[in-house]
Amino acid sequence: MGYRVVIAGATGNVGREMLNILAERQFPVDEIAVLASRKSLGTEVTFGDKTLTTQDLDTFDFAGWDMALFAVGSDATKKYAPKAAAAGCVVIDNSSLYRYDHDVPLIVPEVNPQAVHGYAKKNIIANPNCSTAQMVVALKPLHDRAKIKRVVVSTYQSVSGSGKDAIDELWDQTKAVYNPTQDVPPSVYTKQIAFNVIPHIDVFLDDGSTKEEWKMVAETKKIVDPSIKVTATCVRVPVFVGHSEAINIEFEDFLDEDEARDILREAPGIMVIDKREDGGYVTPVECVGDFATFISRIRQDSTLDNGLNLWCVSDNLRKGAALNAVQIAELLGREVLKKG
Ligand code: 2RA
Repeated sequence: MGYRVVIAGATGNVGREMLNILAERQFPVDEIAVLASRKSLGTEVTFGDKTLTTQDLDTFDFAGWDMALFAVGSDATKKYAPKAAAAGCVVIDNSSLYRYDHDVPLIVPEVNPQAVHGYAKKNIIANPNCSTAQMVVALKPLHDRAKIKRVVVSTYQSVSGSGKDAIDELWDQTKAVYNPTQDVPPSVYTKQIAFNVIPHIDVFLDDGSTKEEWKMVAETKKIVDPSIKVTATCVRVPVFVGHSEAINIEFEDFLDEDEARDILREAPGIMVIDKREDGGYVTPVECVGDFATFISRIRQDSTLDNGLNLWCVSDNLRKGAALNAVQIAELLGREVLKKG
């Protein structure tokens, strides 16, 4: 016996990846419903070898369904997640709406699986921001060994984090550079993204940081340890899929780079590719479609008594969103609902 699963937002980048990953991981699905907004109603999506037709999120009855993976914006989540939760369907939400709610667990299964037992307060579980998810997978095993004091992270985030229109914009702007008669002005971003980088993701806050940077701070504290100090600079780069991060870590105690490498090699969800030679590291194009969080460039930070630098790359549509949500569904099934 398996689960009755709903995908809300099934026609977006993340919703489609959720369906792909549920099929790839052979999640025990008895029945699946795919929902979309009015404008995408009737669109067909693929689930394994099946073709499914989207139903109307606005009128769907969630009663009798075990869990709903939400991949819609915060506005739609605000309208429909409580409706699903009240009907007894556990919501696993990819938006930022509930991430900072004390009554909603924010979960990366490799890091804080025990938090799943807190789902019942609102019948909702939150999925972290993509740039947070891959980082905490790397931080947790090191934190367990040598308690992290401070993290300084610079991100290099792909355009797929902004959605399909941004992917099209990068493609069109890139072509336009080689065909000057074809001008493609910025529309998703404030400046050209082709052959450029933009130090601005989400909105600016009063202290000069952006909300994307604030998310990495707040979510790391909620998922790993509130005592960890985090400062982030989040940058958009002309890459289609795959977020990269340069992470500097200061520990309470000294941690040798070789021991850190061994710890990461044994840690869940991590693939270490780290050779001090040409090509001995991972780049975003190599992570696409993979489940792993890749770690390279592990090395001491000699400017600190207890410092370490590392390079972290992962498919932002997978571990950064859809995979983590499916892993939460697996955790919820295994630890709580116990069907299948
Ligand atoms: C981004 N993390 O990369 C944000 C939302 N997916 O745009």
